Amino acid sequence: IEALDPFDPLQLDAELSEEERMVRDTARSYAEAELLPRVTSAFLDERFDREIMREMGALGLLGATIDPKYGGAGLNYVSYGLIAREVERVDSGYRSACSVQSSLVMHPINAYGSEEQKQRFLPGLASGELIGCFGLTEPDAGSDPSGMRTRAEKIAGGYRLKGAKMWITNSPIADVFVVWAKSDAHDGAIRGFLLEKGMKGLSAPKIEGKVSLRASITGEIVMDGVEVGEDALLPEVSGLKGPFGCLNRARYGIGWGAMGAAEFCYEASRQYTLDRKQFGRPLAANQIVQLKLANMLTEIALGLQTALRVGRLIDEGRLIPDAISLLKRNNCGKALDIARVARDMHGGNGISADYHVIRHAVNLETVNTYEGTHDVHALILGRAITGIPAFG
Ligand code: TGC
Ligand code: FAD
Repeated sequence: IEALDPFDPLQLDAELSEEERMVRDTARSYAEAELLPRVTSAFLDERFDREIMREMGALGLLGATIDPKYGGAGLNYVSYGLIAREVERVDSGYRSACSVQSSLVMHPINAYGSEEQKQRFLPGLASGELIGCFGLTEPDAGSDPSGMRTRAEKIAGGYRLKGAKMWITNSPIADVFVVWAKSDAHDGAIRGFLLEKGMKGLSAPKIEGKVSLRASITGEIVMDGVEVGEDALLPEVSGLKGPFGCLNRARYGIGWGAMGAAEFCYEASRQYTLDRKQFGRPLAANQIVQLKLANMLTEIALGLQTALRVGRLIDEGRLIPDAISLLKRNNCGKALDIARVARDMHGGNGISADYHVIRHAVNLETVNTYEGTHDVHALILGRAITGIPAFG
């Protein structure tokens, strides 16, 4: 009988096309060669290297699904997911940068923007020359974005924005800000606006002291009467379905990415327990250790199959958005469990940054919270199952 491949037990590799495998291999080689060597110091020093965006852009990893005429790579959503998996195998913060740029900034411009907005912003965002951020969450509106306070007042020839966004990935270094606000001129409907660095009244202070996702930069967006022209409005969408349409794609990518982090933790634990001896034999010879490895392998294999299935449904135009909650919630929750167990299996070394597993564990705390918390996704599924919204 053929031996089971402990790194691909359900033969996921065989389900990918040649092009998808090529994208995966490109992302993996980049992540191993360029991201892994700098991540420990970036995490410990709480630093995001801006250059990473240009490197990813040069390889086509930003806005991978966007039409090449706007600088994208024209790839499918499975390829986008495979990129997220490889980048997050190194660090959730680096995948965050990639998700925000691709799904939360380039996607809304591509899907809801005017032709002029697409031509103006997408090529620079695809190459990483421009960095984007996405402002939905506010200090008093996180899980419930419908409670946002940010307002766009109508003024002659445009809008004046007032409000504050909180916990915004990349805002302190962003050139382009996709901001969601209630617009007086549209009966208070939530509308998307494109703001640019340097506008009067716009600032983005850094949030210091994060214990999770330290290799990613996070900040606020403060809009103190920022005046923009009519051309700053994203014309083609109105209401919460605008930001949710972006979140669908980012949450899908996170479903793959979290499994990448989990795979790293599983593979590191396997090797560590095979190499390290206690009581005269490898740790891996103990039943308890094997049980932990078997649980990890099982959840990763199932999680990756789910991610692939959701990706194929998106690519076929058949996905029901609520199914993304199943993927995001399960894969983030399982990855966090796996990273915590991996930390334990490494003993004292498990708390050292050199072994990476504790970094993954603390990062995955954020991943389990942003883009809809673990429990909010349970409630989205609960509403789909029962027809009863239990949020408020
Ligand atoms: P609800 O009544 O359900 O919907 C309002 C309108 O939106 C439509 N809609 C969707 N459209 C597309 N895709 C989806 N998944 C959609 N879900 C809902 C819906 O049809 C409706 O449209 P219309 O035309 O009828 O107006 O709205 P609700 O207020 O009841 O929603 C409740 C809930 C809990 C589901 C929602 O608020 C939610 O998902 N909350 C979580 C918030 C969240 O995920 N925030 C993320 C912020 S961004 C972020 O974290 C980035 S981190 C990035 C990184 O660093 O990687
Ligand atoms: P809350 O909504 O206050 O939730 C607190 C707790 O209450 C959670 O456990 C939650 O599950 C629970 N809860 C809430 N409502 C209910 C309910 N009805 N029933 C039961 N339990 C409930 N946002 C952006 O817009 N753009 C970004 O780029 C971005 N990047 C981020 C980066 C980082 C590092 C972090 C930490 C967050 C980021 N976020 C971003 C914000 C993120 O999306 C929010 O933190 C998240 O949606 C949760 O909102 P909250 O923090 O206000 O928590």
